[in-house]
Amino acid sequence: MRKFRDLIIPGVDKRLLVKDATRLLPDPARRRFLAMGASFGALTLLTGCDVVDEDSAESLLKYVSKFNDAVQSALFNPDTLAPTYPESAITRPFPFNAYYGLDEAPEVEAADYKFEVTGLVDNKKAWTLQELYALPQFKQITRHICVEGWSAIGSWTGASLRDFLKLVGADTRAKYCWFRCAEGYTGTLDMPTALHPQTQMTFKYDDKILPKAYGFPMKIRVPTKLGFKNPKYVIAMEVTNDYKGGYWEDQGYNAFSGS
Ligand SMILES: Nc1nc2c(c(=O)[nH]1)N[C@H]1C(S)=C(S)[C@@H](COP(=O)(O)O)O[C@H]1N2
Ligand SMILES: [Mo]
Repeated sequence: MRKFRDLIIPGVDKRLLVKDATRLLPDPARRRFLAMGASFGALTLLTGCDVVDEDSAESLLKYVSKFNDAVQSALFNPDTLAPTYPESAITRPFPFNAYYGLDEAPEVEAADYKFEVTGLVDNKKAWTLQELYALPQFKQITRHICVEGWSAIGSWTGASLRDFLKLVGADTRAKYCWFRCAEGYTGTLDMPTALHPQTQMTFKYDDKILPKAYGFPMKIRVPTKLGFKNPKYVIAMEVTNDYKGGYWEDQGYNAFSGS
């Protein structure tokens, strides 16, 4: 299994990282940042923190993370929409990514699949795939941005997580939705993000049933967040006021990681 240090890829171009950080900013901040030259110097000015070791990929990431804390959470508007794209913009083939190789991706059996819903919800029922597929669905072509230094545009179809939370009688004043995946990956979404109109319980990629690589049978697609905030092979959701972290969150990635 690759470790955190390997995944950050010390070879990743700093400029790419700054570019990605820029893309993640909501517009007024992005414009300001671009006007300042979109450099590490500008990051310093915006965040008020120093780059201790410019060459360390890890410190760069922490830096972007502080940038998120200082600027993004203050500016994040739950109604801001991530940009959408035409079919012609879709990246083909769309990359696979996980903390392991594709040959180790979990094989989820459709017939046995149950989506467990627990925590601060009225209806703690487990959902079969058939029941989930019966939910109203919408299609969205959006950009997926990974902190490892790549981004790609994909087409995802599924149900609104917001509508689903209402359907199961979730306490939407709770702080988090915590997700658990078939192979053990976990992740946390803050409630405003879970309720964002573009946050999707995704069942299809490019109009076809989600293939194993992209998270069969269900992923949570969050176009306003970084890639690691998009759990695949999701088998359970807990609505909770306790911050339970997640696979990457626990290894130092910013819990907010939004745009
Ligand atoms: N279950 C699970 N979900 C996951 C991951 C993972 O390792 N396991 N990796 C995350 C990361 S870091 C990225 S960039 C995306 C990659 O999704 P893709 O394979 O559809 O490109 O999945 C996210 N969700
Ligand atoms: Mo990622």
